[in-house]
Amino acid sequence: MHFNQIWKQIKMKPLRKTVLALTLLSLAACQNLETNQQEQSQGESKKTYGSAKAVVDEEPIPAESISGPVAYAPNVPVLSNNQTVDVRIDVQHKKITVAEGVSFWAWTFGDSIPGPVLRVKVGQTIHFKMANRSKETAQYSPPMPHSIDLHAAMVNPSDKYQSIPPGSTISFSWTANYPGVFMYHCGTPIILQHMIYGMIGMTIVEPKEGFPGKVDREYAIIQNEFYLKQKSDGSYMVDLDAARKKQPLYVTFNGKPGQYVQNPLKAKAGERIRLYVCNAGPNDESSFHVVGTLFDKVWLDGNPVNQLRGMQTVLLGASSGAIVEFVIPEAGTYTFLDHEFADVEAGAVGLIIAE
Ligand SMILES: [Cu+2]
Repeated sequence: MHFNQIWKQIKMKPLRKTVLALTLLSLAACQNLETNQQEQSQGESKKTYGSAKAVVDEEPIPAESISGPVAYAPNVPVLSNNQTVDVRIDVQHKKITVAEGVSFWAWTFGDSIPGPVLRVKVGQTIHFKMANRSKETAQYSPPMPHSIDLHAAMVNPSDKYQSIPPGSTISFSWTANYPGVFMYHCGTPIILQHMIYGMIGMTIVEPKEGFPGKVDREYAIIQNEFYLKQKSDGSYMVDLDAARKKQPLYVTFNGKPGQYVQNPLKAKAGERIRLYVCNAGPNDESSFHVVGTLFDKVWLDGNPVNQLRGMQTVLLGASSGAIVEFVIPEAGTYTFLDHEFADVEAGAVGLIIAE
């Protein structure tokens, strides 16, 4: 039957017209539902804002450096599938070796600079606990109030990100609303000082149903600057003046200049690699690039809705993150670096060796 004939029939019969209208409406509703589902799968799920007031306990608790879905970069932690996740990241004052012969008394989340990578997913509620254990090494490094500012969370900063005195513990909850890679850092003044002492790290938040697409291998890369100066006895200390002038001694991936030139990351020809990259700064940007391939996908700030394709370099301001995916085209040595070459000279360079 020709369309005009159908339309004539409908025109003659109001009931049929109503049926057609209802059909069209329900089709539109289906389409809306599909769009909603797509949006939800892309991070537009129900949001949870705020949480119960943080609890600060002045009594020291048994030491425990880190626990929960956490791991030190370049390792990426295993995701928990529970609705609620317990995470513990303690603050310590600890001697950290940045390069051969270059050690200093640092302030750390967990045991290293950067602090551990935390991995959760959208909708999960994180019960977070952090003890300020800076008293334990008071003979080497004066105890200090500390705090944590989790960029992945949506909570009252004057409550959850408050500074806690040495020896005390803070506990609070937050729910992950957006997928991405997010920085965390100490927010206690002088913030620049606390960050260059080493108090930086990264949270990975997966979409509810995981990041789209399959990859063969994944690594976490956190870039940061070290501002250090040598003391008369040959040891090193933080140089706040150099930080204010933005003159780093080192720019590193995962806390040690050029460490992946000495111990390259491994891959195989033809593999699809996913890197979770965060530029912790605190001062400079990163022009993250891998020599010999292109980023098939870049998710700015690690959210798959912010997708770019076929990128050579991703520009990351201080605290910005990205997830980059690329294929290793053939066997070889692939250099990843901050394409601002002064930063390469300062240590922001590494290798992926693909057999
Ligand atoms: Cu601090």
